[in-house]
Amino acid sequence: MASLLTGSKEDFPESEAALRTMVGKMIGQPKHIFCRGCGYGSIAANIGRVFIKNNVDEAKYPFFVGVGCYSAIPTALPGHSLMTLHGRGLAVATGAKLARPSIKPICISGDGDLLSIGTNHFIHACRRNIDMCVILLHNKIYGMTGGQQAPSTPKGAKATTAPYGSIDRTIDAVELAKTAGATYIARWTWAQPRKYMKSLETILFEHKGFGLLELVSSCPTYFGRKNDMAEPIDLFRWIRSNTIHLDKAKDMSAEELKDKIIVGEFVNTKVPEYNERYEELIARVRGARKK
Ligand SMILES: Cc1ncc(C[n+]2csc(CCOP(=O)(O)OP(=O)(O)O)c2C)c(N)n1
Ligand code: SF4
Repeated sequence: MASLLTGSKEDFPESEAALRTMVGKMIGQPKHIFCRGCGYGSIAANIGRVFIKNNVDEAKYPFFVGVGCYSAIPTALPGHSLMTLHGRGLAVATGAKLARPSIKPICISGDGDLLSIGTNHFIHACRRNIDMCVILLHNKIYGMTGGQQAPSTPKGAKATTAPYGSIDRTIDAVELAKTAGATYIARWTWAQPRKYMKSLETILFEHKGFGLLELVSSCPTYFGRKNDMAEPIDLFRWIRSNTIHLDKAKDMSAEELKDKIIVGEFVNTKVPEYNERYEELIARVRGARKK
């Protein structure tokens, strides 16, 4: 960001398009390629705001993504990013963190990406408690490939591959991460920017270990259109009206909570971090060899 803000002459873009992108990055309102009403543009802007507010050293917080519409989020942001394979963002981020412990990878993932093809990487990253931030974008469908059913598609909801409504049970990422041992877990919706920006700050600047921030987002183009909420505002209102805070949900029955989005900070604990344990192991083995 420093070079963008102080901008030497060499950094100054020649084309108008490049100049607009640069200005967009500087003021935290990125140019992006997402559909009208998609939650991802707003989420990208708010990640940018967290970076700017905290004067983040971008080299310390590189982005890793798998494949999905969400993979374009880092292209709208300043900083370093690496696009990996579908579901493999966490595996590559784990390798990067082990090779360079001073970084804190930010792994952005979709619900198709992390809860389907990448589930195994997700479980193992949680149990290792490796110091990274995972932003799971939960829009209840595979956006990029044409609206196929995802493991988060609610029972009864329609998708390209479930034209008469899904008959599958969903995967709850928060419960899965809890069971697998993640040490920070929060879920919010994209309608709650202050809450999720606060959780993002907690994971990035306070928490040492595996932090999951699940964000329920809108895909009006596929999930909305197939489920009678084609207008972005309808889907946005549906998300808002079905959101319940954890504190309130505690006193509600399973029947009352059916199809509700339970939000809040679910876990925030301290457990020794993976790189630290790895460093200890190296020191122990080296010490033993010297004897
Ligand atoms: C190995 C492999 N299998 C399948 C695909 C096709 N593919 C690309 S993106 C995607 C789904 C992405 O959905 P999600 O992670 O929910 O992200 P969204 O597009 O909704 O942001 C699939 C199945 C692929 N790129 N690579
Ligand atoms: S297809 Fe859906 S997830 Fe992809 S950019 Fe469009 S609205 Fe967003």
